[in-house]
Amino acid sequence: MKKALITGVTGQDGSYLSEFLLEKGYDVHGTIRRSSVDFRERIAHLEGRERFHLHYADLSDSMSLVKVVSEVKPDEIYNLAAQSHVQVSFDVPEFTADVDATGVLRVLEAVRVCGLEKSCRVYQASTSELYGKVEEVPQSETTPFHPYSPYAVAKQYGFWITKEYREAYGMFCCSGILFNHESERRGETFVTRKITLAAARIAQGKQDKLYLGNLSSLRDWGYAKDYVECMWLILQHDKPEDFVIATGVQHSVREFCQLAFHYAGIELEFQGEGLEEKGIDKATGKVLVEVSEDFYRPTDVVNLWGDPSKAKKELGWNPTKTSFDELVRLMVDSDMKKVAVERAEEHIGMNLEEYLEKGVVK
Ligand code: NAP
Ligand code: G4F
Repeated sequence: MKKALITGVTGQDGSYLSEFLLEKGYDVHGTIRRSSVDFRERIAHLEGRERFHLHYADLSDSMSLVKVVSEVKPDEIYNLAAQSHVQVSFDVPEFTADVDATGVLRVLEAVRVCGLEKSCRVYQASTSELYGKVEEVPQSETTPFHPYSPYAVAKQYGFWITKEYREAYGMFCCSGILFNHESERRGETFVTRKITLAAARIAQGKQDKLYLGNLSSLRDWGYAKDYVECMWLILQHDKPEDFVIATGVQHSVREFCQLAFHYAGIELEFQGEGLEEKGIDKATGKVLVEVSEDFYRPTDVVNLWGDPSKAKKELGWNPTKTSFDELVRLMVDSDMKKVAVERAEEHIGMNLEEYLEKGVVK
């Protein structure tokens, strides 16, 4: 039985990867951080499973990493832990650098200190943000990097130190350069989830308006559940290499918003430009979406579009398993249910278990 160690197991990708590896028969070990509130919603359904284990460790604490690596002696490490929010990285640049840059070094050194450099394969969660102020469209493994946020600069160190350890010590360590991937488990402050949750709340009368930043920003959005398979495929490849993982299809924030509201039953029309642009409900004429400077970034990455040819050819991965439309629909459906349950709980004063028992919410 293979053993995998996942840092960032409580995150969107960590939860899907855990499910995927358990399904493959792995013994899965995940690292969690101590917190004053117990936020393990995404992995609650896995806790207590026989081959699923949790350990305390923090990427800013090398001792904790050495301890967990020496205890588990993993065959594969998936380093997913990070301060992953680009806008937040402008507010906490030093913390972001410590976790997203030096943290990667700490994981790689832990493997060496434990004498596992010849047996343990390491996946590093790299990002399309490295292309930043893009120098080429679409972006592939040969496109030059131009990081454009404290987050991206930190992740660029993570990318290069992973490559350095591969070349200097012959370690099987690789980066997946993943473009944006979303899901019903996406954090609520990333733009896609912010939109699907707001569309569901507005459609059900729980919110009046949605405020967004740059509506023209372009992203190559895929489904997180499809992307974790690629992380695994990268580590099963016969040689350690870096791969771009993307769908090859690009949409704007505005398009995402229009489609999400459509699936929530509202047809939006955008009028105006820049800070004056508004999303208007065609049926009622009500303004539902407005632009706010608060969500503009000091430097914004506006044209991400990946070329997944290498992953398709060498890993046999299908980049369009879940289409853009399907992705938006499944996120909206999930949030429509979530909001319906919240409303029902509020209105009838019952908790979810009582509801389900009484068959109020299907
Ligand atoms: P996420 O939902 O924000 O999860 C991040 C995880 O990292 C959480 O489990 C978090 O723990 C953990 N973490 C944060 N700081 C830590 C620290 N100091 N020590 C240990 N753990 C720490 O992110 P995600 O979307 O799953 O992304 C996974 C990885 O892929 C990240 O490295 C991200 O930068 C990268 N990436 C994501 C995308 C994307 O579109 N999703 C694209 C490219 C690359 P808590 O739950 O305790 O906060
Ligand atoms: O959803 P976002 O915050 O994701 P971003 O910045 O692309 O970062 C995500 O994807 C990266 C891969 O490229 C990961 F490495 C990273 O960890 C993270 O998962 O913003 C997407 C775009 C940006 O251009 C932003 O300016 O949407 C624009 N946007 C417009 N209004 C907004 C908003 N972003 C957020 N978060 N909130 C808004 O109101």
